[in-house]
Amino acid sequence: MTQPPESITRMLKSQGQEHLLDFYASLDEQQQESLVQQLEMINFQQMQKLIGQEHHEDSTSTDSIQPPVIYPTLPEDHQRYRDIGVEMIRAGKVAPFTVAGGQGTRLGWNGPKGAFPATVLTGKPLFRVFAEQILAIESRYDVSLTWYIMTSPINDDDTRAFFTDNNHFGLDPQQVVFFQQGVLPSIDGDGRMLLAQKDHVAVNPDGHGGSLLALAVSGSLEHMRARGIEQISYFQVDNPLVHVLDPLFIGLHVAAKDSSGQISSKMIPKRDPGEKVGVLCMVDGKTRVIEYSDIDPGIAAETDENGRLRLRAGSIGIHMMSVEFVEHLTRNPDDFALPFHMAHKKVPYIDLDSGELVQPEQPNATKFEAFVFDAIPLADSSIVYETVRVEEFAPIKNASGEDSPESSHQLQSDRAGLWLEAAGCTVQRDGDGHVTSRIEIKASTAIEAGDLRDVELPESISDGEEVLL
Ligand code: UD2
Repeated sequence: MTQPPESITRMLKSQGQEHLLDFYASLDEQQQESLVQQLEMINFQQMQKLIGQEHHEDSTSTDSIQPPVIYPTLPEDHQRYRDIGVEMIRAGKVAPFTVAGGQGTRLGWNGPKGAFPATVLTGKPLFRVFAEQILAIESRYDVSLTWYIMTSPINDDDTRAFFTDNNHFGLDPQQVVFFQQGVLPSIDGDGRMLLAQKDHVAVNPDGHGGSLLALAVSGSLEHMRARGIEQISYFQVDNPLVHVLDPLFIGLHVAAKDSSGQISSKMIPKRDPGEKVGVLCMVDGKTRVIEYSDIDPGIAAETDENGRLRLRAGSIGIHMMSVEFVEHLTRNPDDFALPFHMAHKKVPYIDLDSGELVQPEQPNATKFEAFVFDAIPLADSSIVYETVRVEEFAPIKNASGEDSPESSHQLQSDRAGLWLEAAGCTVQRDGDGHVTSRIEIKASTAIEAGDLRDVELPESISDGEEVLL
């Protein structure tokens, strides 16, 4: 039997993590090697700091939280900004970027979230929804785009296979660049790392904040530079209504007078104080997001003189960021980290006495995750742009209820209804204003409302009808 390398044993001992080798002697040679390799990858110094951090403080005194300045949906000079954005797209200077490394546990979907059937009638998976939008943008602006997708070790193989099995949805495989984010060990209540298998430490993806470093270390930033890409259009994998490239938002981000062009965010007015979206706000003169789990419910519920929520700018995980900004932040990869937030989760682990795998029924472990929006206060300045919920936000996060396939389908039909009405079609709605038919519009037909002006449309759509355009 081989012994674990001395350096590893010493390190584990000094960190109080030597139990990770408890089963070492019982492993075959390959398993031993794989465990040692994994241990060598762990940044124990960083983990020591994280374990010592009591809670991710939101030490910000809540009095100092102010609403941000918000650019309205149709800002002054909107046509000029839109033209600027269109020029950027035409010149191939903007790339769509999807963060898709999450675990998707809430949805109970076994596989990459991007493979989840999302659309109302044809059940197109999320990745196809984005791919078809990219194809439509390419043909409209006569440009070839590169799509960057961040996966994680838990779904990288499956994600790539899904693209291959689907012929990359009509894109050239060269146009789709996958790279993986990092992982961090999960720890138990005593700060001890857990074993997921006897030869495998339990790890979790390091949060979408890990995307900045991953863009750098994967070589994606260089890849972008080599293609003349200057700006990144960042969005989450779970939102089928996202505009993968939005000319107006791009134009504002690069040209609005108070934008640094480094990082900008889209917001929608929060539906209610408890809605699970971070809040874009100003603290000490800097724009930032306070995550929904970190904000004091009393503060979240405060209203202004018009009775609206004072802090209503809900962050929907859509940002523009410049390649230069990400390069600047990650110039010294060893020194760069966004703050880590802690979440208590159920993490299956090997019981050290019995050697059996335990499936906990209660949260038993802490995961550490970085959030991309913590880069916002690192910018010189950062702007916030208001979009319309039904136009752009129908995430699929839960199996039922809020942010579920059902609620997303309704919003997708509602948006299609809005676009159709703008083109002169009558669409039946119920008392709450929801469309009572099921409508799906392909990206090849329209990627924004105005596109339907040139399409042959029915005069009206009635209750219960199914319409695919
Ligand atoms: C996120 C935001 C919330 C709001 C909401 C809108 C955070 C922490 N909160 O909430 O403020 O904007 O979205 O929908 O972002 N992901 C990775 N790697 C990871 C973890 C997540 O790629 O390690 C991706 C994941 O695949 C998804 C996105 O990040 O595309 C959002 O992740 P989430 O579902 O954990 O965030 P959620 O819904 O709690």
